Amino acid sequence: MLKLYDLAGRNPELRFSPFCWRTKMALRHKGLAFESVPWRFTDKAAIAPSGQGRVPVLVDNGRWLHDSWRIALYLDDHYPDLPRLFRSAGERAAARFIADWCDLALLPVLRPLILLACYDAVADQDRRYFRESREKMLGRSLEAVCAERTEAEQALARVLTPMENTLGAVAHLGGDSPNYADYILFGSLQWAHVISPKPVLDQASAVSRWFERMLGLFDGYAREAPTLRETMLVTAERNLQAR
Ligand SMILES: N[C@@H](CCC(=O)N[C@@H](CS)C(=O)NCC(=O)O)C(=O)O
Repeated sequence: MLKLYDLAGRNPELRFSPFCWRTKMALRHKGLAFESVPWRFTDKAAIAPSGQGRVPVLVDNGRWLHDSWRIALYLDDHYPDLPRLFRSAGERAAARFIADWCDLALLPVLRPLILLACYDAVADQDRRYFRESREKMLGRSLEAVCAERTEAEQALARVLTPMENTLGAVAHLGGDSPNYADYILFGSLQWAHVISPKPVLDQASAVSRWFERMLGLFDGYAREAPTLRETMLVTAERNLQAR
């Protein structure tokens, strides 16, 4: 069976990597069974055979693969008879654009809304690494990055405008049914859905309606994923009961 190293929080069931979500949806789309292995930021040794230190990492029959985009290409190349993630070279080119748009435009405007919550969610052994590596990358403290919430919400709405217009007109980025472009966008937003204390999407928007449809795919696979909100509620209830 395929094995996927998937970023997990303190709660091993909390899976919040936007890139791992892209790969998990791709595997479900292809109908490939996989074992999902919880992985923490500092657990570099576990994925060392992939030759780098980031997840998703997929192990297929002894072959170590990394990078969500390369994994998607591999899955279509090596399992061509299973439902395609890209049905044409044109779909692949459009999905490549969506990947860059998500990484360069969308993830940066989601970050100020959820980075501190991510810090709360990461495993104890990852906390110091998470703070130091993110603060080095962003050149500011986590608190400074997340200081301007209203501005961040406005920036998100601005960045999402082309997607709002598109998903107001078509059911999926893949047309009538999802393709890998949908999973790229979904993974990016699922990061915020799993982590954010409150919804980041305007519930009346076309993007939100599309997101709900994506949560329902594959028998509600992504909807069943635990969120930080639920985890915190369960902990709060347990604390109340223990009083
Ligand atoms: N371009 C890569 C990005 C993967 C990536 O950045 N993954 C993050 C988790 S969301 C990671 O493993 N980070 C490890 C670290 O920061 O040390 C992909 O598409 O897979």
